[in-house]
Amino acid sequence: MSQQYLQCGRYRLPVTPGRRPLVMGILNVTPDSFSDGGNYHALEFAISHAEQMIADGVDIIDIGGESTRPGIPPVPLEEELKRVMPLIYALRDCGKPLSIDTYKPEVMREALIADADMINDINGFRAPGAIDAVKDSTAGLCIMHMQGEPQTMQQKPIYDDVVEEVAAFLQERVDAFKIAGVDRDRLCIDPGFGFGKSVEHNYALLRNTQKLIQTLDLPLLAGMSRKSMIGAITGKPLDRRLAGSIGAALAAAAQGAMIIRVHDVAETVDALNVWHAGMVDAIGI
Ligand code: 7PJ
Repeated sequence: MSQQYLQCGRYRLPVTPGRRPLVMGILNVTPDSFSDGGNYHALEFAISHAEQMIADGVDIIDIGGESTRPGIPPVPLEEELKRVMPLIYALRDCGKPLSIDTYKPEVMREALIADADMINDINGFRAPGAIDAVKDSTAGLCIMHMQGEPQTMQQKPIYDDVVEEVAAFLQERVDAFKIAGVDRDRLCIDPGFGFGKSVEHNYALLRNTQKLIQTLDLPLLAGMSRKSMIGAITGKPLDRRLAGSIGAALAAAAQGAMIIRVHDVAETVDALNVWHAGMVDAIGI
């Protein structure tokens, strides 16, 4: 991987091989869980969560206004904007790059007007107008692979060779950005753990992290925190998957993943710091 920096809006993030991976903290704004059904408490809660992540050493804050868990219905555009935009404005000057987890071109445009630094698209910028929405900015762009649609993707994921097919998909999207004239130093790739993949598919991809990085020659983001692939090995429910998630993060880091997307920032930062201190000479980095 030749790239030294990920151009990310107001920031240039170091993604040099051998460095400790960056930690992306997940910040969800979903008012459904608040008794007043309104956005005020959700906003307050999200801001204090962000402050805690910053204290815990987060490198990128990933703001999401729509749950893309399997089977959950999509959020209308206006509702997503109402959830996400106030948070972008509230956190704009927090000192950390803000990533927006969305596949809607309209949300991308609004977020970029508000100075968002990165667009993280689980749909790989395949929606009509998605590439146009981001191409003239300087934002970082995370291109993720997904098979099918969030509502139905886990029903029957099928691949002949999951690693080949994910790599080919990502290469096609990288080429689409090249054709659009987008600088390569803005791009990172993501195999999309859990997005239209069985447990076996997910582990085949995790075991081939290094191969994906070499094939695409771009920084790789890995998001496995608390996902069902962790539950499948540990047998633990969602709220007890921290240790398993850290195991997955280290497996990806050891193969050169440069951004790890997690719920538990403090614990992941500690784990990666200790892992890195112990490995830096051992694996010749
Ligand atoms: C991912 C994501 C991921 C990227 C979600 C969850 C589901 N974005 N957004 N990669 N997952 N880039 O966090 O469980 O794996 S939402």
